[in-house]
Amino acid sequence: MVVTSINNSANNMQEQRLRSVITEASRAAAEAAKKELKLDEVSSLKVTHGKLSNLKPKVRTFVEESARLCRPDNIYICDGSERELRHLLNVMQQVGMIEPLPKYKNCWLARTDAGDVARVESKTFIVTKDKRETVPAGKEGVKSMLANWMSPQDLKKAVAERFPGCMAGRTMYVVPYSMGPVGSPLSKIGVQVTDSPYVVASMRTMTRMGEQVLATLGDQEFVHCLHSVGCPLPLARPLVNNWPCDPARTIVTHVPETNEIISFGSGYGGNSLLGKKCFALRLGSTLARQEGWLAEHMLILGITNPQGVKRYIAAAFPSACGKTNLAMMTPSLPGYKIECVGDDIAWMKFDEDGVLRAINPENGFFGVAPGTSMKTNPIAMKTVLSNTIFTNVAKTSDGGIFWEGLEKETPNNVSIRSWLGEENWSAESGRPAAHPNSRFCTPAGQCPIIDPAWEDPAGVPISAILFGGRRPEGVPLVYEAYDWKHGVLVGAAMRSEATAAAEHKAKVIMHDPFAMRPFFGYNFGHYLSHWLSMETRTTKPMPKIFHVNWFRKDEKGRFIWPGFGENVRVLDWILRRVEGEDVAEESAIGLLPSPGSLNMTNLDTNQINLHELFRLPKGFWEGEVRAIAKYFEEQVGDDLPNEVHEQLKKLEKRVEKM
Ligand code: OXD
Ligand code: MN
Repeated sequence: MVVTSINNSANNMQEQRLRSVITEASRAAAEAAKKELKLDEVSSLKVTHGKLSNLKPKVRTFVEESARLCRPDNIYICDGSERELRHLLNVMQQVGMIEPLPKYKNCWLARTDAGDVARVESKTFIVTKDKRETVPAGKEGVKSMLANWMSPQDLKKAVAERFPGCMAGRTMYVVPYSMGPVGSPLSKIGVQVTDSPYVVASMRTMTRMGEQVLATLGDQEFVHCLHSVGCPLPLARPLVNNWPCDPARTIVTHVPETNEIISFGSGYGGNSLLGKKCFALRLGSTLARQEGWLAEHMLILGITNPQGVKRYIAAAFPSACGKTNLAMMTPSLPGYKIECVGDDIAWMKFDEDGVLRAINPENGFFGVAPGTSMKTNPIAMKTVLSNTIFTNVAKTSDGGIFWEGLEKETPNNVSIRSWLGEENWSAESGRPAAHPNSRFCTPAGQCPIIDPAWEDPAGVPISAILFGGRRPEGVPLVYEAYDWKHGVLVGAAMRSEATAAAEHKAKVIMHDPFAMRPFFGYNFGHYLSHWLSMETRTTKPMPKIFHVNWFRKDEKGRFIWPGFGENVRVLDWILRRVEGEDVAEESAIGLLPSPGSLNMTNLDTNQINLHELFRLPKGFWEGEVRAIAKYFEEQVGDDLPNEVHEQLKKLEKRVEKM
C-alpha cells in the first residue's frame, strides 16, 4: 500500500515519501485476515529450507511481509547449491512443467501456456507520484510510446486485487541474488520471492544466486522483488502445459522510489526473471542516473586484432537483432579474436582515472533460439549443449531440440514435436515448430569464448559504443558520430523492424531509442540529459560512438551484407578509428569508411554491392529527419534537451545540402 501525506505539517515530510508497497499491502492483508479469524494463516510461517533467523533483519522483514500477503503453504530459502537445483528440477519434472532432453547433458524443456510467451509491454509500468518523472512531456493527445506510468494509488489497488493469498498451497521461494560479480563495487543486490520453481532455476543461471549473496549483503539496501504466477491452489481453472500463469491479470510494476519490483501473472522471461529487464535496466537506469553511471541494453565484447591489441566494445541493438550473435562472433578475418563479456546488458561507470568501465550484471544468456545454428552462432550452439533450460522450442524424437534455422542440423530420421505439442510437425503445417520468442537459458561461464575478464569486479574499459537495428533501407553498414553529442542523437534516433521478443507485430519500423524503449526506468528526456552529462564527468576522451546496420536489403529484398562472422570487417574499421587512423570521410549523417578502408580480404567483391551498402539516398534521409523530428515533438516535447534538438537541426542542414 502506498501512503501519500494528508497531513500538511512540515515535520511530516517523511510521510511524503512512498512507503514500501509490499509492507503496506502485507499489513492490510494481515488485518483483513485477522478480521476473518484466519489467525493461524497469518502468524505461522512454515519454513522448509533455510532459517528465517539466519536472514539479515531487512531481508527477514521483506520475506515475512511477502508471506503474510501471499500466504504460501511454505517458505523455501534458496542457498544456490547444486543439490537445490536438483530438487527444483525434480519438483518441476514431477508436476510436468519440464521434461528432460536426454540427447544433451542436464538439459530441459519447458513449454508454457500459449498466453505467456513474451514480455508484455502494455502491462509493464513505472510507478511514480509525478507522472512526468516517468513520461516525457510529449504532445497533447498522443499516447506515449516511451513509458507506461501508474500512480501509487493504482498500484496499491492492483496489488490489493491480486496478491492477498495468491500463493496459497504453493511454496514461496526466497532468491537472494547479485547483479554483477558478488562483491564488485559495480554490483547490486536483489531479493526475489516467487512461487515459480522455473523462475528460481532460471534465476540461478541468470544471476549469482544463493548464500554467498546474503553473506555480502550486510546492512545494505537491496531491491525488493515480489513475483507470483497468480495461480493459488486449488486452481480456479485448469493449467495449460502445467504452466501456471494468469495472462488476463498480468502486471509488471517498478517503484523506483522504494526500489521495489512487483510482478504478477506471468512466469516467463523478462516478466518474471526480475533481475534482468526489471532490475538491471528499468530500476538500474534510474539508479544509474542518481549515481552518475549508465545501465544499458548492450552487449559487451572483447576484440583482439592480429597485432595482439585488445579493446572492448559495447553495443545496443533492440531485442532479437543479433546481440548474442555479435557478442559470440566467429570472425572471418584471420588473426582476429572475439571474446564475450555479455550479450544483453552493460552497467558502465567511470573509474577513478575517468575511464568508462563496464560489467555484465548477468550470469547467463537468455537467448532467442530460432535462427541460432552452427552457421550463425556456433559458439552459442556449443554453449547450450549442457545445463540449459529451453523454453517453447520444439523437441525431436531422439530427445533433442529443434527450431527454425536448425533444419540442416537435424537428422532426417527423427520426428519433431512442435512447441504447441503437435507430434510429427512439418513445415507444411504453416506454423513454426518453435515459438519465435523461444529461448535458451544457459550459464555464461560455459561459453567457450567467455572473456577472461568477464567477472573482473573492476569491469572492462570500453573503447567504442555501437548503436544499430534492422534497417532494410537507406542506412549504411557503418558510420561514426562526429562527437559525443552527435552520438547521443544517433542513439536517440534509433529505429528498427519490430521483433518477436515483445507482443508487437513484426515488420513495422519502430523507434527504439538506445534500444531502451521498453526498458526506460524514467523520463526519456531526462535520460538524454544524463547521457549528455557523461562527457562532463571525465577528463579522458569518451568512447567513440558508431551506428551499424547488418540488415540492409536490395530491391529484391535480399540482404546486401553477409553479416555474422563477416561483421568483424566493420569492427576492424571501428578499431582503426579508435586508434586514430585516418580512414574516414565526412558525409551528411556522420563519418563513413573512406574508399578502400573496409577490409574486404577474401570476400567476393563482385557479390557485394559496396556502393549500395553505403549509398545515402537524399529522399530517404529527409524522411528520416522528419520522422525523428516528429517523434521528438510528439514523444519528448519540452523534455528534449536543447543539445539534442541542435544536433538534429545540424543533421537536417547537412541532409539539405546532400
Ligand atoms: C531480451 C529482450 O529478452 O530484449 O533480452 O527482450
Ligand atoms: Mn534484451
